[in-house]
Parts: sequence; C-alpha cells; structure tokens
Amino acid sequence: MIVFITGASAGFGAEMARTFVNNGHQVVISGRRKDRLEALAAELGDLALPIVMDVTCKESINEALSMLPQSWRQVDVLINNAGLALGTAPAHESPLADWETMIATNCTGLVTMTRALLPAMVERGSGLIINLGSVAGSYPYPGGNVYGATKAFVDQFTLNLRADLVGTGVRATNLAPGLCGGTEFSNVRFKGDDEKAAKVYEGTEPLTAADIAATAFWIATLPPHININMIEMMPTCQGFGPLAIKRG
Ligand code: NDP
Ligand code: 8X3
Repeated sequence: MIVFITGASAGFGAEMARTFVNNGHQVVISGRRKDRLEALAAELGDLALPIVMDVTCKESINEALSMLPQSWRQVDVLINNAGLALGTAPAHESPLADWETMIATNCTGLVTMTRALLPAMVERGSGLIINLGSVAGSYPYPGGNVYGATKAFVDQFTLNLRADLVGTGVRATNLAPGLCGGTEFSNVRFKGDDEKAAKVYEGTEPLTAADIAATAFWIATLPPHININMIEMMPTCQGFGPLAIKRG
C-alpha cells in the first residue's frame, strides 16, 4: 500500500509511519518541520518519503503533491492526522487567532487534502481515508470550545463522506481517541509550557501513539468490504464527568 500521512513529524503520525513501514508499506511522511521528517526518513529507510507541507496552505499542498515521484502517486490510504489544540481558555477569553489556526488546520487542511486525493481513489474504485477526530468532538468540556468543534466537524464530514462514497469502493473512518500521552499535543496546546503539559498525564495511564498506530493499521488492513465508520477509544482510566450546575 501507499499511505500518505499528514503530521508525521511527531506523535501519532510518526508512530503510524513506523507501523506501516515496518509492515512493508510505502509511507509519505509530511509536516512542516523538515529536520524531523528527515530524521524519521533516515530511521525508516526507502519506504518513507519525506515531504515538507503545511496543510493550512493550499499552494503548499498542491506543490507537495506535484512533487510526488510517479511510483508514489497512487495513494491507497490518506491519514488526515495533522491537527492541534491551542489553549484551554474559556471562549470569551480565547485569542481569535488560535481559533482560526485550529479551524485552518483541523478542518480546512483536512478537507483540502481529502479533495485533492479522493477523485483518484474513486476512479480506481478503492482507497481509504482515516481522519483523526477526538472524544472532544463528542463531549464538551470547559476550554474545549473551538478545538472540540473542529473535531465534531471531522466526525460529521467523515460520515458525509461515507454517504457520498457508498458504491465507490472507497472507505472513510473517523478515529477518535481520548487522553493520549507521549506526543507533543499538550506541549503545543500550552504553547511550550512543558510542565503544564506534563501535568495533564500525571497519575494516569493514557493511550499511547503506538495504540493509535496499531488501530489505524488494523483499520487499513481489514478486508475491503468492511468500513469502520468511527472508533472512539479512551484509556481505561478516563471516563465521563457530570453535567455542571451553578447553584445559588
Ligand atoms: P502532535 O502535536 O504530537 O503532532 C501533530 C502533528 O501535526 C505534527 O507532526 C505537526 O507537524 C503536524 N501539524 C500541525 N500543524 C500542521 C500544519 N499546519 N501542517 C502540517 N502539519 C501540521 O499531536 P498528536 O500526535 O497527539 O495528534 C495528532 C492528531 O490526533 C491531531 O489531529 C490531534 O488533534 C488528534 N488527537 C490527539 C489526541 C491526544 O491526546 N494526543 C487525542 C485525540 C485526537 P509540524 O509541526 O512539523 O507541522
Ligand atoms: C485530544 C483529547 O480530551 O484533550 O483530542 O480533547 S482532549
């Protein structure tokens, strides 16, 4: 298979690249940080192709896709993984620029990549798009405001892809994890405050990037007549909170 992963310079994306390459598949590893991608490519060898690309920029996506060598063009699996949360401030205090960045990356970037690669999949009658959603797309929490809303978008967009793709042979999945440690997610969310980021996982046994990679690999290697619409996964230590009520 040829697998195209966005956001492969860290976290889930890098681990998914390792899993697919270690199982003999070709993987395009993309992201903004060239040094990270080159280091991962050096680790993984010829089955990994590093491509610098910013999903928030249409021109960057088009240029990256046009640079793919002929033998890498028939993408079987697109993993729309690039994404981020910025901050946990309440809506009335969140910087608008943070909201715009989350929407540009988690929503616009994801649909731009999908629109670019989907027609060829439909033409071939096969292909798979795995979108990284989140539990934040299903359950509200204080400070989740736009991040959660972008992941709700991912959920509904994936279901609507399914609606359009019935009969084409192309599959689509929303992979929606909960608390997952060992990635840069919280370091990015807290804008480099690594102490605050580490506290998120204190005293927990969170999911790992390897858990997510194994799940993505399982989805991608199922027989072609099976479509996993949505998978929500949490660590056993995570659950649900009560609804908030302000009394008095
Ligand atoms: P990381 O911060 O570790 O990795 C995010 C990746 O996205 C990086 O490779 C980063 O690369 C890339 N990225 C960010 N912005 C852009 C951009 N504009 N263009 C291209 N690439 C970009 O996070 P995770 O691995 O933890 O998260 C991956 C996905 O999973 C995200 O969509 C996240 O929302 C989702 N998720 C994460 C959970 C968690 O708890 N960790 C739980 C549920 C969902 P670079 O900076 O080099 O561009
Ligand atoms: C990441 C999980 O709970 O931090 O999507 O929003 S959470």
